[in-house]
Amino acid sequence: MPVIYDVSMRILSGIQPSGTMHIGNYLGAVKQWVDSQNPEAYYCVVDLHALTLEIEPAALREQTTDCVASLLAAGLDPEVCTLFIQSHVPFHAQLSWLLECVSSYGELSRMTQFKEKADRQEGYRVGLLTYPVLMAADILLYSAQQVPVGDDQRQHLELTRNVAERFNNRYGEIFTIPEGVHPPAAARVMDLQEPSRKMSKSISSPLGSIYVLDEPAEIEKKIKKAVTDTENEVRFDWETKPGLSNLLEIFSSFEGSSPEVIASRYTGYGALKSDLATLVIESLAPIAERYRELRSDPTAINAVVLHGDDKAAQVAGPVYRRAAAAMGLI
Ligand code: ATP
Ligand code: LTN
Repeated sequence: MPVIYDVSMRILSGIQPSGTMHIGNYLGAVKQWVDSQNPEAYYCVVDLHALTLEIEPAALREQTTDCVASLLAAGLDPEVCTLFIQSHVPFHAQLSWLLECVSSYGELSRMTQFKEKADRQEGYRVGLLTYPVLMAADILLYSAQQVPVGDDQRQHLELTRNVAERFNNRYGEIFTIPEGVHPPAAARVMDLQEPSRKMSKSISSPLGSIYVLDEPAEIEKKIKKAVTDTENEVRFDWETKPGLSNLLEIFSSFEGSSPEVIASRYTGYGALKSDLATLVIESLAPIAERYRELRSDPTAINAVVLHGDDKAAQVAGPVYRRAAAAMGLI
């Protein structure tokens, strides 16, 4: 697999503490964060974004710490990169307001994620509409050149670029125009039960998502029961075999060979599923083990975050102030 990150680049990415990390988050985003971490990389737990859907305050509190522990367990090293919590750096919410004033209702209401999530509830929160503007603020505050994210975030990245260009044209060159970076395989891991829908923390069918902290027996069961098709021919083809192709992409991402090469090794679905289960269990076990150690010491997790918050604020503050001044705030 090609190395897709240039580690001298300024990087920023985020993950919502909206539930337990699943393999879509891990393969689509977090694994690339680990591979690309460097002193110029900033990763945040976007707790403000998690408020866009209903969430119990106690759950959000727990899940934020869980999320930090999962990122550390997955391999982020706070000695190398900066790991922080979005709401602890007030410039995110502040810049978001400024950017809302250069964004249009029309462009926000066209976002696919907004339409999907708003459709599922009556009286959705305004934050669901303005969600991508806050994401743009996250990225632009750090002058990020690269944003490692899953495929589902392409449209939000495009919006960020448009808003940044519009701001720069109107108020002066303040923001760096970022690029999205997506992994070569598993950039969009699909739900194992409904392969037409992406695996998700907030909308999930039972058995549809594999969580990084799942027990081996659960992982095995979910893969065995994954929806495929009525043929038994192993072929990588998203058009006619979405369920199987999803499994092959997951396999490819964990193993490093291409989905086509993996497909050529099998003549039936049973053996493929069984080998995939072994591979996923072996790959996730060390993360789950480190997670349990780390999670038992919330004070240490808190110390990591406080250090990260400070480093992040030092970068974000000056950019926010330049943007505010450029717009005429005194
Ligand atoms: P929610 O369901 O609450 O919207 P989510 O599971 O979509 O959450 P986020 O926290 O919004 O996850 O996303 C964190 C990162 O994981 C993003 O870079 C996103 O692109 C990536 N990601 C999320 N789901 C998938 C998926 N199914 N496949 C690949 N990448 C994914
Ligand atoms: N919207 C993203 C999460 C997110 C993000 C960011 C990703 C919020 N802010 C900044 C990259 C950069 C999502 O995955 N749903």
